[in-house]
Amino acid sequence: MDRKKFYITTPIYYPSGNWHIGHCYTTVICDALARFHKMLGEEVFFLTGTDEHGQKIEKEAQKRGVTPMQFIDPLVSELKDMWRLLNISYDRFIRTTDEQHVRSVQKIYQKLYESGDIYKAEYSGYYCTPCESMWTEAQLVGGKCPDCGREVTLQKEESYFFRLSKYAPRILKLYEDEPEFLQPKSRINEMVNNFLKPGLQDLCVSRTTVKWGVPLPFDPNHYAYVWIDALSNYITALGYMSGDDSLYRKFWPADLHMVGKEIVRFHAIIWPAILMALGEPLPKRVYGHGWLLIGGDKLSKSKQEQARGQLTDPYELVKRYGTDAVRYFLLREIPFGSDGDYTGEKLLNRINADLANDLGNLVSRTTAMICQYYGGNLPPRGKTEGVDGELIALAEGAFKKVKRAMDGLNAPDALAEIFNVVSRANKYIDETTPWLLAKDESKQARLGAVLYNLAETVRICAVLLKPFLTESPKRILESLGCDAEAGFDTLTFGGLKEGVPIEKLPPVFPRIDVKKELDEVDRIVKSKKKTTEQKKQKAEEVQVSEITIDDFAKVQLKVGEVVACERVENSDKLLHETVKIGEEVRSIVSGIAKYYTPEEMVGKRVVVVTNLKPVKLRGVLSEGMILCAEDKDGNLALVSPEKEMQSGGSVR
Ligand code: ME8
Repeated sequence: MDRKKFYITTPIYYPSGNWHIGHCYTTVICDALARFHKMLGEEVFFLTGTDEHGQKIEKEAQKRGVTPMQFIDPLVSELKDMWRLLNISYDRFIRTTDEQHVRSVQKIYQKLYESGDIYKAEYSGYYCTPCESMWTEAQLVGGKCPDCGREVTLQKEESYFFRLSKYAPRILKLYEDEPEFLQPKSRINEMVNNFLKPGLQDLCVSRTTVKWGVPLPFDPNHYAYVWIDALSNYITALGYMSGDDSLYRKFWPADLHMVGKEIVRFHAIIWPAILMALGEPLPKRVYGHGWLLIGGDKLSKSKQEQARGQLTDPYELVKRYGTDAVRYFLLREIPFGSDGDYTGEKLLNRINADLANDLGNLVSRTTAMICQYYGGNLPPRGKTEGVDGELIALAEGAFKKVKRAMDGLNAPDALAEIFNVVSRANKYIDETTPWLLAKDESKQARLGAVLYNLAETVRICAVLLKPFLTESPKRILESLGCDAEAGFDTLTFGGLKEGVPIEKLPPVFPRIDVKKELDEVDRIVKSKKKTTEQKKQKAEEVQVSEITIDDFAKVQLKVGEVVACERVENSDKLLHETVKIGEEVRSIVSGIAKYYTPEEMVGKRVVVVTNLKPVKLRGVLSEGMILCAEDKDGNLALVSPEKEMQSGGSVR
């Protein structure tokens, strides 16, 4: 029989750096859902990735004097490191600069153009660069972006438009016919009242001023609007419109697009309209989750959070408290669908109350008592009596409740069900007082039964916790002599065999001294803030300061001749040149593939920075930099000696 499929996606992240714990929220939730469905035996495809085109990236790279790819690559690596740190089990990491994605986006545009859903007209509107969003004058709030409140710029250009307005009635009908499509329910009202009722306008889907993007196949002076490029990832990642679309046929439509509430309108209006125009099925569900707030505002990339004395850096948090603790906080603390405050104190209190006290104590008390009274071998199950029935029923019934909560995507409720069993088991210890039973010869059978019931409850809780916490449940299962890979098919009470060796576990989550830890965090945050300010100041000084002739002399510039040139594999931006500089031959990678073909490059005299530290770009060694001039639109032209000049000559 065919296994049930489950296709789940996170949004693709802007590679902006300054990653904070708010960024981790969407992806940790998706990871718990993906793991849960895998444990249900379903065939899961979990997609995440990066959204790499657009004006924001183009500008940031320009500011730093590097190519967009040089700017993005390290940030993408950082993001992948962060997902590794949090044990995110994605099946594919898509980058919108992947060649296959770019080609499929071009085919999507071509199809929409041919069907008449994309047409050319004059665009005039307000653009918010940080949000990559376009607004009409009427939509602005106090002349600023209605989403983020920042400055917008008036832009006028000839553009291509998507007939979004045509799809408004079908989208309204979608919300009526399939209320499950967009959740929580309140988001439907937001979409209807804020966007659909006032009337949808056609959407401008091309730019000529932003060149860091996907060129349109029918008019290469125009580049795809980043949101169309980005949303398409959900299908291009499955090979849509590529040579191999088997994954698309297998997994589309998506079971769930999990997104933050600020990007619901892209996913619940624009995305279904594009899919309708393409004649493709719609995703089954879009969920717009709430935000992690700090001091009442959305936790964001700006340095604000550090000013507020909170540690928000996921690397630092995982280093201090561990992956499971950070995952647990994110999954448990914020009522699902709503916003929730983040403070270090809340995080520490959660760790102490639930993980160190409730779960940690239960595990260490249970394993310690089995070691102390039974030499580390599990006693037989024995007779069920007194309060046993209640504990067993709760442990056995937990899966059903957890599943119900997870069907509603509600990880906080699912965890609450599991911790309900944990608390009940702790209470059971107090009720049955095993230490008193141990003192009474005639109560040995009862002591064995009590400890068995406890060990079995711990085992069931550990299996149930596996989608949420990725390290401690495995350690707990191993200490009970169980397979760490145990799945939901092992949840019947009584699975543990008499006599299995039980290992005494040290506290799985050590208790943290909140006051001491908060003082330490305060110190770290202050010193980070100082370092950031110093760095910023230094960068500003470097930008404005004059340099002496000696400074300039440190840069060695020479005339070179390009003797061979080819494209860098899997990149449509990079060329790999072989450059002769006097007697020496160097390998150099430059981001100029959009402006020169390899054939045009061969024979060119260029100016090369020859004393740059060599680096590898896309695996190719680059031993220098070819100088280019750049205009305000980001167009590049090679800098060459104006008269015939031998290679190896110096430039001064
Ligand atoms: O929006 N609390 O990317 P992104 C909760 N590239 N979630 C938060 C958060 C917070 N304080 N801050 C960020 C984009 N997020 C687009 C998506 S999809 C086709 C293109 C979440 O890097 C945010 O809500 O700005 C989103 O789900 C994710 O981080 C990535 O945001």
